[in-house]
Amino acid sequence: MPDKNLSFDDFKAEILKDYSVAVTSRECSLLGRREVLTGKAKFGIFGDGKEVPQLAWAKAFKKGDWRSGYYRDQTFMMALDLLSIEEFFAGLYAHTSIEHEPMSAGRQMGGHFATQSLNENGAFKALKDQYNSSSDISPTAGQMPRLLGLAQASNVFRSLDNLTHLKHLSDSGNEVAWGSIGNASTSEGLFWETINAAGVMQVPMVISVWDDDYGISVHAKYQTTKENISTILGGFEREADLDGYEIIKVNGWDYPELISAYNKAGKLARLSHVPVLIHVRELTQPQGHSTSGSHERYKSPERLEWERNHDCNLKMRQWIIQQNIASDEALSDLETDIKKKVREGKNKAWKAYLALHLQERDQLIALATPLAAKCTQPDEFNALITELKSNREPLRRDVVSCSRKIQWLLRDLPDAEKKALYDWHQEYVNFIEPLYGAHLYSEHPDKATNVQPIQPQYASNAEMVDGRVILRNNFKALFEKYPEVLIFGEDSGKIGDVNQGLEGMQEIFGPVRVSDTGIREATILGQGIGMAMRGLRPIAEIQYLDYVLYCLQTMSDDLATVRYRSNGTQKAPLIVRTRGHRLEGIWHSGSPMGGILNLVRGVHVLVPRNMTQAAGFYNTLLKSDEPALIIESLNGYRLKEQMPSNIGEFCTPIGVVETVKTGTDITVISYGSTLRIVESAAHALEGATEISAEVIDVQSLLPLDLNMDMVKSVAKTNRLLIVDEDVPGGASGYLLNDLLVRQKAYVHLDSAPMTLTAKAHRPAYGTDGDYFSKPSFEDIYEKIYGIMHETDPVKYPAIV
Ligand SMILES: Cc1ncc(C[n+]2csc(CCOP(=O)(O)OP(=O)(O)O)c2C)c(N)n1
Ligand SMILES: [Mg+2]
Repeated sequence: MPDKNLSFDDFKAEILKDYSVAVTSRECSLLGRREVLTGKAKFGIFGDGKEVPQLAWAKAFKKGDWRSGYYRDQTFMMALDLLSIEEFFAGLYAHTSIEHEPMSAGRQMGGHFATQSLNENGAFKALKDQYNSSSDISPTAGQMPRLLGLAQASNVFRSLDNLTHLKHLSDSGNEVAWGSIGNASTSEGLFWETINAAGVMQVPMVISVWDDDYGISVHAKYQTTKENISTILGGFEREADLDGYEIIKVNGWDYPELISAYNKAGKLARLSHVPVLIHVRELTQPQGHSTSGSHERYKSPERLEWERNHDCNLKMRQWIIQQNIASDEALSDLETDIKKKVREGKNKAWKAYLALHLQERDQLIALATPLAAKCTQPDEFNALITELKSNREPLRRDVVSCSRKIQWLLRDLPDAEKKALYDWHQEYVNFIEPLYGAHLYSEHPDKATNVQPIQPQYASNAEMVDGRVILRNNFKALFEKYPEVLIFGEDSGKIGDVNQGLEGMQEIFGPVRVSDTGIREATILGQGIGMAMRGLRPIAEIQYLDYVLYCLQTMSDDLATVRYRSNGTQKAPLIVRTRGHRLEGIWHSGSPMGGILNLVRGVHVLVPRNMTQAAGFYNTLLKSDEPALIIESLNGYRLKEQMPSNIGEFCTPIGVVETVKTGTDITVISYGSTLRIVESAAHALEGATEISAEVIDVQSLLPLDLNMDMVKSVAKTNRLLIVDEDVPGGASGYLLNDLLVRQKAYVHLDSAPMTLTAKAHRPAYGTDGDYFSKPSFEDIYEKIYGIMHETDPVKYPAIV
C-alpha cells in the first residue's frame, strides 16, 4: 500500500492519480493503434495490459536509478513524468525534433524509451538527481547484458572511495538498476546469462518479467519449461547462508500487492545489493501484440474472455470502487476527461509534427511555381506541383521527391534561372540528412579523432622488453591516472590475463578494478556498456578475437547504436580489449575483421601492429568519450619492443595510417600481425631485387585513413597490394573499396589492384596448418614480385 503516514485523503488522491496514469496510458495505446491503422503512423507496439504493475514500479524507482527495459513500459515512463501524451504521439509519428520527441528524435519506433544523460557538450549531467532510462533496443532480451552493467556500477561506486570527482553520477552506489522483459523473451540465452552473472555478482538489479503467457502468437508452453519462469528459477533463490536471488511472484492486476512487492524489491536491492526477480503474472494484451496483427487469430474465445476479465486497469477500477475510494460515476467522469485530454494531445502532436513539413512544402512551391513557364515540359511540371499542393499531410520525402523530379525537368534551363531553387534544395537536404544520420560517432569536443597524437619517447638506454610488459606498465599508469578505469574479463584478475598484460595489477588496484568474470562474453560486454553509461571507464576484455562472436550481437545492436539511437543524448565510451589474428587452430587464429567491421559502425576498430601502438590507443581512448574495440596482436606479447619513457602518456592517433617503410614501386597495405610479415618480406625483396615497396600500417580500420594518406602513396608508386589474414573479400575488400571509391586510387594505377588474404576456410592447426591457410612470408614475397614481373618481365623474370 502507499505510504502509511498518508492521510486518507492523500491516500485516495494518490490512488486516483495512479489510476489516471493507467487510463491515460491505455487511451494512448488505443488511439495509437488507430493512428497506425489510418496511416498516420507506420507501426505501433504499446503497453496496454501492462499498466498497473508499472505504477507500482514507478513508486519504488528513485532519482539516480536506471531502467533497462523493453517496449511495454510506457506507463512507467508516464508515471514518472518522463513521457507526456504529446511525446508519446510524437514518437509514433517519428517527429525528428528532440524537443518534441525526447526518446530518440524520431529514430526509434514508438515504445523505445530513454532519458537524456548528456549536456550540450556531451558531458554527463547530474545523473544521480534524475530518473534514468538507458535507451531501449528491439532485439528481445538485448536489454539484459546492459542491465547487469548498470547494476554493477552501483557496486563499484559503493566500493571505491576515490571517485569523489564523480559524485554527481552516484550517491555512493545506492542506485538500483531495474529491468523489464517479456515472458517469452526469457527464452533467450542473454536472459539466462545475465541472471546467472547478476546472482554471482550480487548486484542491485530488479528484473520484472511481464508475463502475458504469449510471445506474439506463441504460447508459454513452447517458451518456458513448466510454463513458469519463477518456478524454474527456484534454484537461484537465496538461502540463509547462500547468496542468490529474492524471487517474488505477484499478479499483474493486484494493485496493493504490486505496491508491496516493488517496495520490498527496491529496498532489498538498494540497501543490501541483493538481486530480485519479480514475476508479474496474469497480464494481458487487450489489442494483441502490435499493430501488425490481430490476436483473435491465435487466442481462443475462452482466453480472450479471460483477458477481458483480468484486464489490470479494469481490476484496479473494481478495487477502487470496492474500497470506497471513488464511485463508478466519478471514475467514468475521470475517464471521459482523460479521453478528451489524450485526443487533444494527439492532435497537438500531429500538428506540431506536420507544421515544419507544411512550411517546407510551401517554400518549394513558392520557388518552383514561377519556373513552370520556363520548363520545356510544363504539364509534367505542373502536375508535380499540383500533386504536392494537394497533399495536406506531406512527408519530407514527398517534398524532396517533388523537388528532385522538378530539377530533372529543368535540366535545360540556364543555371542562373534555377539557382534559387537549387540552393534551397541543397540547403534543405543539408538540413535533413543529419536528422537521420548524425551521432553515429561523437560530435562533441572529446571525440576520439580530436585527441592529439603524442609520440612515444625513448631514453638513450631504453630497455628492450617483451611487448606485454609495455602494455602492463601502461595499464598501471592508466589505473593510477584514472580512478574510474576498471578492467574485467576471463582470467583478467588473479593471473593478470592469459598473456600477463595485467600481471600484478589486481594486487595493486584490488579486485573491484581488476577482476575475473565467468565465461560469458555477451554479459562481459554488457557490464561494460552499463558501467560506461553511468560514467565509469570500463575496459571489457574478451579473451580471444574468435570469441567476440559471442558478444557481437550486443556490440552491434547495443554498444554501436547507443549514440545514434538516442540522437546523441546518451553515450557508452566502453573500450573492448581483445587479442587475435595468428595463434593456433580454427578458434584461436581467426581474423573475422570484415564481419566485425560491417556490424559495429559506431564503434572504433583498432588493429595495432605491436604493444606500443596498442598502449597508445588505450591512452588516446581514455582522453575521449567513444567506444572502441582494440585487437592486440596475439603473437606479439613476447616480441621485444623498446620501453618508452612516457608510458601512459603517448597517444596513437585514431583514423591515421602510418608508413612503416618507404618505397617507390608498389604500395603494400596491411595491419595487425600480418603487417610484420609484410614488412620483412618487403625488406627481403628490396635486398634481393631492388623492388622498393612502400608498406603502410592501416592500424585504425574504423575510422579509416581520415587524411587519405594511402592514395598519396599509390599516386607515387602506381601499384597497390592489400594483405590481410581475413577471408577473401573481408577486410581487404573493405580497404579496396575505400581506396577505389572514396580515395579514387584507380586514377593512379598502372597495374591491377590486388589483394592477398587467408583462404576462405578457417585456419588449420599447427605450423603447416597456418602456413597453408594464411598469407606467408613467401606468399607475400611472390605476390609483390609477381605484380612487378607483370609490369616488366624482362627486368623481373618469373621466379616460380
Ligand atoms: C531477437 C529477436 N527475435 C525476434 C524478435 C521479434 N519479436 C518482437 S517481440 C517478440 C515477442 C516477445 O514476447 P514477450 O517477451 O513475451 O513480450 P510481450 O510482447 O509479450 O510483452 C518477438 C518474437 C525480436 N524483436 N528480437
Ligand atoms: Mg509475452
